[in-house]
Amino acid sequence: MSLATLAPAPALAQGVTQGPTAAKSPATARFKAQAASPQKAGSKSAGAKTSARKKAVKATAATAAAATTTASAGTAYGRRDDVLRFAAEVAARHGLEPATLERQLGEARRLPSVQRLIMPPPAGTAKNWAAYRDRFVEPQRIQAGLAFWRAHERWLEAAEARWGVPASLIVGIIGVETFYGRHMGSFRALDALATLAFDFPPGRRDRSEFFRSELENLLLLAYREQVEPASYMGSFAGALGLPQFMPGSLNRWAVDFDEDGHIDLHRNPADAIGSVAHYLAAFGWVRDMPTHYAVAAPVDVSDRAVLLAPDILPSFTPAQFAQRGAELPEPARQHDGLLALVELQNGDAAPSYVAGTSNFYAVTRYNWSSYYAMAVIELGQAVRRVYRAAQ
Ligand SMILES: [Ca+2]
Repeated sequence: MSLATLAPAPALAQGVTQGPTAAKSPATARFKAQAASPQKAGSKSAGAKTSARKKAVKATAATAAAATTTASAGTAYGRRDDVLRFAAEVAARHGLEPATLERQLGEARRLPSVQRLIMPPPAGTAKNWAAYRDRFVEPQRIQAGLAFWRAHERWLEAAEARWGVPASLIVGIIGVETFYGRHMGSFRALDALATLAFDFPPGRRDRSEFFRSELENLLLLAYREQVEPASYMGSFAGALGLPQFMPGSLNRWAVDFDEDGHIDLHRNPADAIGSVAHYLAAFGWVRDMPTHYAVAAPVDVSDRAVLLAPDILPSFTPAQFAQRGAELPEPARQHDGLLALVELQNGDAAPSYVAGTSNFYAVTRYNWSSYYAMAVIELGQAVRRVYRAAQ
């Protein structure tokens, strides 16, 4: 997930889009087509339960080695005053060793590339659903999705049984986020989050508070898993693993689905699958409800404007859709719940429309973008078609 709202990037790219993250209220957030990052919702507090534990974190050889390669990769924070203050605050809040956190944070590096990547995309680019879709719903990603589905069928079925989230949707999300693990991010999450927490660049709304919380969550995660925080790789915004959870979302919503005693979203597809399903269920996913229906939008401009006003928040009954001149197929007319008229722009061509249910809305809690939601839904459907055809 990404966080969103900010500028979502394609899966990996950005992270700030929010899913679980960001500070905007869902009903008012605007979405950009370009963003795809998943989720992330994170809020702080997630790791509070660890506060009683005091064991020192083990250093690993790998992380120690990584910490020594700095020259070309950014300046280490060392013992900067604000970083030391942050270490003391986090240590006090959770009962951790201040010296350990000081050392770990001191190894973090300020990365100018992260400061550049967090900036919003250039304005003026027209949203284009067809082009966006083509980036994700394409043969190579579908084939990779088929392989992922076959390899992890058991966990996909178990997640669907437990949380009601279809295997196809989980497969669609992990495919859009990271191409099934091919693109999980090439930044040390510690560096990315420290850069955005302590040196958030000027020129856009300051989100350093959010990233301080995420950095705190990364430290708690590493403590709980008994690894070095510098060992976590992620996107430039600190999103982690196959499903690109921000650390706060991970601490709050991720699950140890294979019950091996660890939550590992990088190397353990079972944990990633269960965590995606659990996240969607926590954000209102309803078993057996479709995500959306086909719809012919009202021809009348003012009627259409009324239905579009709440954006992706389901606000109208099927009868209200009909009263405004929107044409729904029979199953949608029988839908027991509210619908949203979702408009997907296609550059200079006519927009596409769907009638989104509360399950469509739940998908946008992973990444606040209707374009993102449609892409994961359609990628999942495409993979499901080839999966079933091959059986
Ligand atoms: Ca596990």
